[in-house]
Amino acid sequence: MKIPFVLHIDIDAFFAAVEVMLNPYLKGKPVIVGGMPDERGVVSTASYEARKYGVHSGMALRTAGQKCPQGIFVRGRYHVYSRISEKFIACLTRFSPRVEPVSIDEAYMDLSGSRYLHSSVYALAEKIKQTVERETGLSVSVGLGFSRLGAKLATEAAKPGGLFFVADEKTFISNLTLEKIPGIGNHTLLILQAMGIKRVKELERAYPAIWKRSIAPHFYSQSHYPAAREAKTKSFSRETTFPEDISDRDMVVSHLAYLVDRLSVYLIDHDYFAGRVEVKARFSDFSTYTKRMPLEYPTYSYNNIWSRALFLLDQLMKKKKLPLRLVGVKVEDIAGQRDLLPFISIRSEQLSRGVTDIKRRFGFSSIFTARELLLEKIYPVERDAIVLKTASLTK
Ligand code: TTP
Ligand code: MG
Ligand code: MG
Repeated sequence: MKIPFVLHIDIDAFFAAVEVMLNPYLKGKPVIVGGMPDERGVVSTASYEARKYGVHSGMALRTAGQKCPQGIFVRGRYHVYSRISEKFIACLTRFSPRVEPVSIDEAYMDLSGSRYLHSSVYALAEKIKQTVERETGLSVSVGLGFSRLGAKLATEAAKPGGLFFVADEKTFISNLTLEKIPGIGNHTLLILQAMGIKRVKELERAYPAIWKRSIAPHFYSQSHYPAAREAKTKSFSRETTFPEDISDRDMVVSHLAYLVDRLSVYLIDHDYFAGRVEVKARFSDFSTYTKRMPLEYPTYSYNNIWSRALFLLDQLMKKKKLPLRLVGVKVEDIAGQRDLLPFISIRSEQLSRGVTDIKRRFGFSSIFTARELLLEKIYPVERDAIVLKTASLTK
C-alpha cells in the first residue's frame, strides 16, 4: 500500500523577511510591515523580534506603535512579495508534480511518489527546505505528516526555521490545545474553555458525545483528507476585442471590471476558488502582453480579483503608448476547496455572494459596480449581460 506523505511548507515572517533581505540594516530589528504607526490600517506581519512585543498580523498599526515604539515600520511592496512567491512555488514544483499553493507563502506537497527518489522522506523534506532557502534567500518552516492537518500542525510546531515530522498524528493531535485545531472557532473555543477543557484529549475524554457528533467529523475528515491534490492546471478566462481601439484608460478599466465581474460570478456558481490572476492586453499594432500575480489567498471575491487585475492592467498599459484593441482576464490555480483562514477577513467574499444572489434573482445586469457602467455608452444592456462585441469564453 502506498503511504501518503504530505509536506507543508510556510515562509517565516514572509513580508518582514523580504524587507530584511532587501535591507540588511533591518536584520535583528523589530520590523513591522503594513504602514506607519499613525496611519489607519493593520499590520500585515511583523518580524519575530517585533512579535516579542506582542505585535501580530491584523493588529491596528496604532496599537503596534504603542506596543513596540522602537519598531521599524515599513509599507508593504506587494509586487515584490508576489514575485518571490512565484519563485517559491516554482522551486517546489521541481520536487513533486503535486504542489498545492494555499496562500502567498504556503503550500502543500504530496511526496508519496517523489520519496522513492530519495533515501527517506525526511531526507527529501530536508533537501526541499534547503533548496527553497538557498533560492529564495528566506527562512522557511516545514512540516511532514500523513495528512494535511498533520503536516500543517507540524509546520506550526517547527516555526521558525525548523523541520518537524509527526509520525504519530493521533497522539500529537490529542496533546494539542484546542485553538491549534483549524475549524474550532473562537465561539466554540470560549465555551469549551469555560468548561475547563483546553486540550483535544480532554474534550475527547470528558465529552465523547459532543466530540463524536460535532467536532470529530470535521476534524477527522480534515485529518484523513488525502494527500495534496494534483497540481492545478485549470483556469477560466474572459476576454473581449473592442469595436474600435480604445485609448481612454477609464473605458478599458470598465471592460476589465465587467469581465472580472463575470468571472467572479462564475467562480461562485461553481464553488471554485482562484489562486492567481492574469491580465492580457493587445495593442493596436497587435502586440500582446500578459502579466500574472497570485492572490493573497484562494478566493472568488470580485474585489480581491479586481484589485490585482487593475494593478496588472496598469503595468501592461505602460508597455506602449498605443491604443488597445483587446483586454482579457484569466483566473488560475483553481481549487474546489481551501484551508480555513481564521485571520483573514472575508467580508469582500460575503459581498460578492450577496451581489451574485441579486444577479441570480433579477438578472446579471441588475447590479454593477460604478466602474462597469461606462459600458452602457457603447453596448446594448440586456437582462443577463452587456452585449460586448466579442466576448469569448474559454475554459
Ligand atoms: P503567514 O504565513 O500567516 O505569516 P508570516 O509568514 O508573516 O509569519 P509566520 O508564517 O512565520 O508565522 O502570512 C504570510 C504573509 O501574508 C505575511 O507575511 C503577510 C500576509 N498577511 C497579511 O497581510 N495579513 C494577515 O492577516 C496575515 C495572517 C498574513
Ligand atoms: Mg508564513
Ligand atoms: Mg502562510
